[in-house]
Amino acid sequence: MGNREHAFRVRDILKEHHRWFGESLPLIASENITSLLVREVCASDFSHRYAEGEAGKRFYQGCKYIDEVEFLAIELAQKLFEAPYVNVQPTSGTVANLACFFALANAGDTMIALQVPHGGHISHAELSAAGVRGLKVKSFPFDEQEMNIDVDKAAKKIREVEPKLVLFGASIFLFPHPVRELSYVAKEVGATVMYDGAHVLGLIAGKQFQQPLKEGADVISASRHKTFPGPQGGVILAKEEYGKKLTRAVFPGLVSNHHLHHMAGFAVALAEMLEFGEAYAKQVVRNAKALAQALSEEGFDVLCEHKGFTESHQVLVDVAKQGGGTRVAEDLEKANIILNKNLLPWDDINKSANPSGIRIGTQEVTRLGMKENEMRTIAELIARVAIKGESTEKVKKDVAELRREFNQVQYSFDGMRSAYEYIEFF
Ligand code: DSN
Repeated sequence: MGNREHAFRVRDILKEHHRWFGESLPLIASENITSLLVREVCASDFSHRYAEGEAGKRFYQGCKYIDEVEFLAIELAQKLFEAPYVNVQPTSGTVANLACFFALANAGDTMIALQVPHGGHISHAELSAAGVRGLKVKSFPFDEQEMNIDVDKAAKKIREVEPKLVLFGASIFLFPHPVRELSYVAKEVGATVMYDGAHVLGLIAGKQFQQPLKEGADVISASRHKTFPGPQGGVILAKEEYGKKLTRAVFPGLVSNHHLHHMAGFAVALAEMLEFGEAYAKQVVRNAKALAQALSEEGFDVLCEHKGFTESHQVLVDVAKQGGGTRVAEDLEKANIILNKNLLPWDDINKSANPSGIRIGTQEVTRLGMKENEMRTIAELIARVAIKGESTEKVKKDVAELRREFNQVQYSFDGMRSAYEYIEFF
């Protein structure tokens, strides 16, 4: 194959990917689908440009329209999240976390956060961003039954450890964290309260999850592409007094040029969420509860039945009896049901090659217009593969059939265009 063929092959591979996802059930809890308007904006000339520095105070010429969009993004985010300070420049959730660690702590300081098997994100750990900043990480005591931070033990630990940072938020995130209950303990020892809202940002925006800044958090870091349906990237929301340090930590600290095309796409997604966010977030949570209930009725061990399974977009299932997370996730992929294996709190971290669980997210299928009835169908499809051992080819056909009616992005200004349309822009 010559260079020309390679170049066009990439485009063809993407077309195949679009076709595949158009026939699949996308259930990965950290992903979403953007509207066509967001995609159009992301393919613009902004992806070729530089705009170092704050909007209105750039180090490059040619930024007048970039400034206009960035000011708009900040204004829309301030309104949506009721946050005095907004930074739309982090290029990912992990970069947002690292910027917060730089702004709010020094090397050698201690942070309390959740361990990875309890749902903590990798960037909260010493082997990742927290360690890059030189933070010593102590773990929150965790209640495996309640799938949440143990409030009494955590209060005791905060008083003992006297950390510089207390970090809430997680990648396994079924229930709101006890921010209100523990923030005042953190303040007693002089700690700053940070909340990684990457997974639940869309639910926070739609007012269907806890509102961390109102409950005592000082700073929220997040990615903007999980329950929040924007293009990939990060964002920081904070109380005004942290703004100066956070701005410096992002630029010149960690980001030279931010990703201007994704920043513009984020501005579009913010406007969509101001318009449709509440209805979308409500349906996401309803769908997660309906899916969990239906999976439980199919015979799966769904976590936290005693608490109504979930209050977020996530459903966690212990599939040890079905052969473990790896086997189940791989079998489901053969039927075009796309989700990921996941460590459960009682798994040894060294078991990550075959953990006991699978994690399911309802945000993307909700964006595609699915409701409670479809959640029951999805549970049946999953059970046909993972419990009944039916042929994945047969299930795949039924998955494609279900998807035929759900191929447009709802809660957007897209109208009736197909979400998987391959757009030949500009
Ligand atoms: N690793 C991602 C997740 O799937 O939760 C978060 O970055």
